[in-house]
Amino acid sequence: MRVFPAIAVVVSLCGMHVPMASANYAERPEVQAMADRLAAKGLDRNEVLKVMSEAKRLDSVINAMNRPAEKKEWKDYRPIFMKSARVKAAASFYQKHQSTLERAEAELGVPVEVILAIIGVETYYGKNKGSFRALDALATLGLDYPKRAKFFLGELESLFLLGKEENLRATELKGSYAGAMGYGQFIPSSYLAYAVDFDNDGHRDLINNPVDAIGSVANYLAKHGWDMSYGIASPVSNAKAQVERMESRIDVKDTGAELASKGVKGIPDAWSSLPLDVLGLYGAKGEEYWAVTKNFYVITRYNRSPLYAMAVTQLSEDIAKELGL
Ligand SMILES: [Ca+2]
Repeated sequence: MRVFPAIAVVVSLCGMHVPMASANYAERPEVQAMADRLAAKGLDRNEVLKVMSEAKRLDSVINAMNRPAEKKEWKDYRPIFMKSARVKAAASFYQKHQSTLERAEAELGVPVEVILAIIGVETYYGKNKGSFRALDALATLGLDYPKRAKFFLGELESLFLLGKEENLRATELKGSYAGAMGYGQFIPSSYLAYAVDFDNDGHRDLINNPVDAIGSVANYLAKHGWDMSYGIASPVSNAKAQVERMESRIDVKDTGAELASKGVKGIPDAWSSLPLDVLGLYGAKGEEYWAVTKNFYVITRYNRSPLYAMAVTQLSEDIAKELGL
């Protein structure tokens, strides 16, 4: 018999243009269980539930998840990022933060131009850090996007832990539709695990502090195995047979010498004993093939798309040229 009053409430809420599902996030069993786990880690359970009762379901977040840019082919993806304006913006960010970038390269072993390329692709040097409340984005995906619910519920939990650890208010943090925050667009679990206090002021602030953001992007790549002693990608030919599927994820497994013995032409001599993979892309002039090193794979730890990793690679090369690095 409770069905009828509930419907009446829903109808009246609709009449006031209040989102229906939002009010209930705190009551969801997954959220109750999350609040228990967070309470065991020292957070105030009631405060967690109060914050969750303020979380809103955003259809725009679900719509954005269903049409990511990475579904494009390389010939259409590349022009989004490879523009001279972005290289100029990199140069101006470099002028402001040269000593920090050089310190990151020296201390963490990741090239200045690669750090610049990542921050450029992610947020145009802080210009587009995202305008979604991270709380709403992660609650929507964690609780109303079954395909990735487990992952994003984990990120929602990390958002609360981050709030406690860095003394931030979860309700105020802004980010992308996927809950990625700051200059380098770190999701909460990456923020917790890889952010560094690069200016030594006692806080890891990736949202308003470009120095911490630069150090943290470099640290993320360093911790995933960046190696300064070799490059990222080099064009090859006669490589089609080594590509399982065009524009698919890579997995460095054959050495340069092994690939050469299978007929691949153009692998740099210095890479003959390095583990490599061959990436095939649909470029503006047709199919193109690239030998890629573990550094390329490391960029895909930041974003799984090989198109993303190639955009970062090529932007880093243009930036290095522009800056004379
Ligand atoms: Ca700091």
